[in-house]
Amino acid sequence: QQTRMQWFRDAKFGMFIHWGAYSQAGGEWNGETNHHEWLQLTAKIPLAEYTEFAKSFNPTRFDADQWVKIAKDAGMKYLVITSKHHDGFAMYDSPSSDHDIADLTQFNRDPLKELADACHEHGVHFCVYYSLGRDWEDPDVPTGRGDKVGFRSNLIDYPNESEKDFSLYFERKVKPQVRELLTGYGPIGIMWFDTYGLITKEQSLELKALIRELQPECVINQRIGHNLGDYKVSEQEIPADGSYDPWESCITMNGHWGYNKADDNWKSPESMVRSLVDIVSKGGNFLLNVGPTGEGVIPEPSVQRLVAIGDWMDVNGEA
Ligand code: FUL
Repeated sequence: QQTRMQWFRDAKFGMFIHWGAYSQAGGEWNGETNHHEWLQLTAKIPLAEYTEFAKSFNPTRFDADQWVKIAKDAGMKYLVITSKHHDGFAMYDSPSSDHDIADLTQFNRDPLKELADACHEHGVHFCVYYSLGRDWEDPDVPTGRGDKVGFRSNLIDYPNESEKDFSLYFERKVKPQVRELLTGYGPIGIMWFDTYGLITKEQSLELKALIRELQPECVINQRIGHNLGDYKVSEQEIPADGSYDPWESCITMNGHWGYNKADDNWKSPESMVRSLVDIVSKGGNFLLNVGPTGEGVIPEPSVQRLVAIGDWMDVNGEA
C-alpha cells in the first residue's frame, strides 16, 4: 500500500485528457454551441446517428510524443486519458466491443497504445479514465434511483428501465474492458473510474480484486464506488483543508472537459499556478485538463498555459 501510493504522492501534477468521438463537434450540434463530452445525451442523439457520427472521427494530427512532451515540459508526472467516456465509445482497440475507434473509424491506429508507449518511454505515468456507471451505448445500464434525466443510461434507444440489468453490462463490457486495459498497455498508473452509478459493493470489490490481480501496483481512485479506492477525487474545486488523504483535484482550463470551440473563458496561467501551490500545500495532486480537438490537437490556449506553468516550474519547482 505504502509503495503503491508513493509515486502518486510524489507526482503532484498530472494531465487529464478528455478526448473522444464527441471532440469532432467542438461542442456544436444543430446550432447549439454549449455541448461537450456529453454530446450524445445533451443533444439527444439516437445511438444509430451518434454511431454514424463517430465513424467520421479521424484524428490524423494526433501525435502522442508531442502530447507527452507538452505534459512533461509543464512539470506533469502523469497523464490520464479517457479510454471510454459516458458515450461508451472506446478510444482503443477493444476486442470485447465493436463500439470503438478500431471497429468504427478509418483511423487505423490505437491512440491509447501510442500514448502508453510515449509515456513509458518518457517516464510519465500512463493512466486511464473509465466511465463505470454510465454508458449510453450499452442496453443494460439502468438509470435508476429517480434519475429522470437519464444521466446513467440511454433512454432514447433503451426506454424500458425494467429490462435493464446492470450485472449484464458489468460482465459483458466493464470487466473485459478493464482487463484489456490492464493487459495490453503496459503498467497503468491509475485506473481512474468515473460515475460509479448503480454498481453494487460486491461488484466494486470484484473489480478491485481484478485490478489487484492483474496489476497490483495500479492505483485506484475513489470512483470505483463504495469507498474502495486508494484516494479521493475532488472535481472542479480545491477542498478547504487537506483532511482527506491521499487526494487529487481535477480541474478544467476553461469551462469544459471535452473540446468546446466556442469556450474562450480560459483561466490565467497565474491562477493555475496558485491552484497548484494551494493543492500541493494541502498534500493533494492537481490533475489539470485539456480537451484536444477532433483532429487530435491540444488547443493552442492550453498549450500556451502549460508552457507558462512549465516556465514557473523551471524556476520554482523541483525536478
Ligand atoms: C464527471 C463527468 O460526467 C464529466 O464529463 C467529466 O468526465 C468529469 C471529470 O467527471 O463526472
